[in-house]
Formats: sequence, structure tokens, C-alpha cells
Amino acid sequence: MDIDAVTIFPDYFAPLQLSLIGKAQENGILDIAIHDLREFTDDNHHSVDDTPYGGGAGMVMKAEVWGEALDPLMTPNSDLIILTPAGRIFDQRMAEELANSSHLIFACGRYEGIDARVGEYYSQESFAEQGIKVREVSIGNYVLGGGEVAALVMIEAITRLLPGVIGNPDSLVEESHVEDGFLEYPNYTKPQTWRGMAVPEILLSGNHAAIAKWRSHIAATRAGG
Ligand code: 6GU
Repeated sequence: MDIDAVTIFPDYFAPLQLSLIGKAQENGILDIAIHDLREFTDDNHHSVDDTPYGGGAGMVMKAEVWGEALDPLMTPNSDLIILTPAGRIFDQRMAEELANSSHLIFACGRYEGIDARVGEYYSQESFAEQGIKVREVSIGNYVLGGGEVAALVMIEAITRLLPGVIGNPDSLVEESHVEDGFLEYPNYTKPQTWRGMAVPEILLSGNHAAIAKWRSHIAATRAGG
């Protein structure tokens, strides 16, 4: 999978060199490129934002700069993800859908967001014909300073679903029920008693059917709690 992210703060993406995502890049499963939006400005001040038409607080990110940054990235079958608190809420189902894409482009807005014409422009028929899809996405009902952290959240949730990224793919199968409203069961390891607290007896029974039943009961009871 190819991932591009466009941002005015490329350093936000440093953690992508760590852990499983860092490994996946070394292994060639993932190719992540971070682009500095300011490199696509054409004025001396490298300005990326301007005052909103119609008035109001804050600044809006300029369509021209975003167009220059995104044009070279918009290859056939790309998914353009515009990060905004007004977008559709990201969940496990969307992660699974996006994990099937060959190319994700994350547009990280700051300030009061990106000029609305950018999303409209790349949603046009001529792009759709090339398999290019545009989505506005939010990671939850709260406001962040910008889309960078949201892009990191999405990249982590999506890329761990790719074949070869996670060491033990069995963990993906077990957690695939998250979408159905099931949360995970509690886990324990040695010692059997810690600070006077014992591990639930059933987990020591060796009765795999009974353990599975106990776990799904607990998970179902906790769900939505
Ligand atoms: Cl994608 N952006 C910002 N600025 N705030 C958010 C968000 C995105 N998702 C939740 N809050």
C-alpha cells in the first residue's frame, strides 16, 4: 500500500518509523511519504491560509496551495481522505474498507479547515472515472488542532490490517467482531496471584469450550458499558 500525507507539520509523522509500521516500511509492505504543504506555496511568506469569505473567526487553508500539492499525488484508484471534525466518523468498518485500497492520500487541515472547493474539485466525474474517491473523515466528536493526529490514528488502524504487518494474524480474526458491538475480554498472565488478586479460575481449567463461552459472556456484558 502507498500512503501520502500532506501537512504543514511533517514532524508529527515521525512515529511512523517505529514498531510494526516502521518494520512494514522496511519490508516493502508499506510505502509512506510525507509532504510539506509549504513547499507548494508561491509567495515569499509561504502562506497556506487566508481570511474566510463571509467573515468569521479563524483562517481557511488556500485551495491553490492544496491543488498544487495534491495534483501530482492523484493517480488512478487513489482514496483522498480530507481530515475534518465535520467528516464521517472513522470506525473499524471504514478501516477494513480502506485497507483494501492501494493508495491513500491524507490531507491534514489546520485552522478552520481547507477551502471547500478542494474536496469538490477532486470529487468530479473526471476523477471518479479514474477510480479516485474523496471522503471527509473525523476520528470522533471533539475538536483537534489539526488533522495530523487523526491521520496517524487512521494509518495505525488501517495498516495493521494489511497482510504481513502484524506478527500473529490470529489476533485480527478474534477482534474482527468489534464491529458487531463486541469488545475484548480481560486478559491475564503470570503470576497467578498478584497483590492478593487471583486470575479467574476458569482460565486455569484447560476447558477451551468453557473458556471461550466465559470470554464471550464477559465481552458481551462489557460491550456498550
Ligand atoms: Cl480529522 N480534525 C480535527 N481538526 N479535529 C478532529 C478530527 C479531525 N477528528 C476529530 N476531531
